[in-house]
Amino acid sequence: MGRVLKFPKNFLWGCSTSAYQVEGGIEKSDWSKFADAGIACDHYHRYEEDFDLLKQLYQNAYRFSIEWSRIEPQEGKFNQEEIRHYQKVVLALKKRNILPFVVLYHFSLPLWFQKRGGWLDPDSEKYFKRYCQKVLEALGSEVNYWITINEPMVYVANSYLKAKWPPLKKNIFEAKKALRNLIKAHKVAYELIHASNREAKIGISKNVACFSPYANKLINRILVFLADYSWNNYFLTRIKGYQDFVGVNYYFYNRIKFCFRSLFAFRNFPENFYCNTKSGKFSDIGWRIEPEGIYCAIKNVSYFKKPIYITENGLADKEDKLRKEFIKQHLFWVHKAIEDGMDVLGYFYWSLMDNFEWEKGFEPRFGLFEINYKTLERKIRPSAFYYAKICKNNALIID
Ligand code: IFM
Repeated sequence: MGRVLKFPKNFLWGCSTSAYQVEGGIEKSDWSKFADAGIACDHYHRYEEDFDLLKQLYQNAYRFSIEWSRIEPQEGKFNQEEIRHYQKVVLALKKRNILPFVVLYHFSLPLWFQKRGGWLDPDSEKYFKRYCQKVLEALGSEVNYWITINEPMVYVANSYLKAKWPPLKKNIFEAKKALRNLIKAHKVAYELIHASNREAKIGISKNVACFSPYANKLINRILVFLADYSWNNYFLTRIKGYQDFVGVNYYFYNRIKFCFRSLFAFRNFPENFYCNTKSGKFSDIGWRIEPEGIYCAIKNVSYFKKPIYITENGLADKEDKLRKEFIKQHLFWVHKAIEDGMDVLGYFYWSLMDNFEWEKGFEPRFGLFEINYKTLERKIRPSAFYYAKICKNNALIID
């Protein structure tokens, strides 16, 4: 037997999903007009079955998002039936002793809100607050862990700099405005939740990339500093004092080298900053696999001196050839971070099941369960059983 790496007592082991990507039947969101996910995985109707599988895989936590456009399909009109749906979802988790981590906003927005200007609307934070208030009234007594916003920088880059996601903008000034309003929205939601529950734990899920210099040149180190500040730390610094934990979504490791296009970084942020090496292992969608980068991401946010949860980490791997090793290596580095004194309290694999990967559609397969989109049948991938063993033993075995 190899070396046993024990994780701290009460460590959380889970998976993440988001409403638009898995639920199906969402019709009043900006995404349903832009790229309709249709029935998706029909998680909306099959959540009990999915949670049984989650339990079977020894997981004790689940991060999912509430679809704002279900709760408030028209401005100021709240749908009680949909509110009850999420109450049932939370109870279904609790019945199985699975701790819910609830995300209030994960990319998809009500159409009416987007039509008003979305995150550019000067009143956006007021609308968000009113929606949060409703969710809180319904779930506040059962939920202790809240994530106000998922990956704000990813959202703003895709929606306001690259014109890839609704509202399809390419405007740096609007991007800054949207960011400022998201910061305000987070703060009001943070205060609102704490006003009703001092014990609640609130944070955001931040996409944290690892940036390191290509050869130790000064110019590359300056770019690393700028990339770190703008991509990794800007948002977190602005909400300092308004977070009880930091949620880290880790996917990218970038070796940064100055090149001509760095001068145009703002046009395609953050990719233009760097020239990546082409060697190594890649996921089905060409993302380079660099497990050590999760250590660097954790170290980066440990600056904020708050508990850390890895709220997303995963890969697209249809044939399930790399996933087992991916999980093993990433958890090795998470464990190392803990050994080195960093306060990591949980790990959520992205994702519980294959799902709708935004502008890339259904092709990328991130799931621990494979979804047959014709029959909606769930099939547990072999790597999921490997992850389950780690969750069950609260330990990783390294040979
Ligand atoms: O699917 C996304 C998720 O919505 C946000 N984080 C990254 C995942 C993989 O791209």
